[in-house]
Amino acid sequence: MAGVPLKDVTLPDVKKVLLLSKHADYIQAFEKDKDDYEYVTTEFLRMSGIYWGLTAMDLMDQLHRMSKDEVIRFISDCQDKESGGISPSLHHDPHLLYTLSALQILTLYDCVDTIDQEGVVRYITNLQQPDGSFHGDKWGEVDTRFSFCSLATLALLGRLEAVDVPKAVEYIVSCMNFDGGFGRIPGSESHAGQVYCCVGALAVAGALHRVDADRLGWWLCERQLPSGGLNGRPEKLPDVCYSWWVLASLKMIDRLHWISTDKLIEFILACQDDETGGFSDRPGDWVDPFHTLFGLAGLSLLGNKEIKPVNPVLCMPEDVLERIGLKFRLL
Ligand code: BD6
Ligand code: ZN
Repeated sequence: MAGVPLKDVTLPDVKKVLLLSKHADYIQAFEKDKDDYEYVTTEFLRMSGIYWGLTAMDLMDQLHRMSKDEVIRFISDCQDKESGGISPSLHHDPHLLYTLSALQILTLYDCVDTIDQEGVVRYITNLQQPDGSFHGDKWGEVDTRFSFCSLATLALLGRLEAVDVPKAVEYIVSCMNFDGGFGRIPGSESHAGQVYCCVGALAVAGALHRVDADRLGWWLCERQLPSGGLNGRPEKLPDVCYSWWVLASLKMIDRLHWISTDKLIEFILACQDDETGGFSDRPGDWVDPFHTLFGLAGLSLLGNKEIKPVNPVLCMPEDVLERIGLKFRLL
């Protein structure tokens, strides 16, 4: 039957190998070159950028090549004394997104005690709403991403009980759709990034049994295209970062074996730049630290032994979470 043409890409004929040392050089150079155009234009998400770079380096066992003291001081300078929240960069407003990134970095470095932890707990507690949802910051946007950021940050601090976890769970469940997926708010379309945040938040809360695993697993597997790559929702192009959002979600609900692994590995490897190092969203595009982290993390979930095992809930190396004794019950 002639259907609608699928949006997809074709892979180059030659299969690629994993270029680990090039990726480490790429991330190190990105951190060093602070006058670079891309570095300058991404100031509004700097804290997350640092998390992507450092986590990528740690997964490659190369964290020692980065400037620890500079990063720790930067995070401390980004904490807002009044609200307790953390901003993406100096002189920006605090937000839950960057508060989570900061706590992930501090945990990588075993340095959580260098900031005001009670301040962070207070910031998150004040953002929870009567219906269990969370505002992202003082401006009041609601999104299931912020539920994940709140619960994940508190889990890293060992302070989950500081918010109403059962209410947070009910709110997330209210964002579940007929296809088993989740959206930003109740009634909004399923999206793989949002699915990751909701499934991740339920994992942190110990409530993964609330997911319809077979229905959701099916929707997630439908994200795979003939090229092997995964998209974030129907009719969209494949993208390396969706390898992560989809694979991590499948892993948490114990349906990772439903995906065609070999073709996906081929797609991810095809997104490497053999000259500069780093991964792009799809073959031939510009590389960036974001897609580099999620490309590596995806390969780790797919069993690549050259990369450290990654935790599917927090996208951090498993050995780091083991060290602080943090474990999540998955399906
Ligand atoms: C997130 C991840 C973990 C936990 C909570 C989270 N909340 C939001 C996110 C996604 C966030 C992130 O990964 N933080 O570590 N994403 C971004 O910061 C990106 C940055 C970016 C901008 C432009 C180009 C490349 C990266 N971001 C703000 C995005 O919107 C990206 C854009 C993009 C990536 N590839 C194609 N476009 N999209 C994205 O992150 O989508 C996944 C997503 C969407 C909603 C919720 C969660 C994940
Ligand atoms: Zn992407």
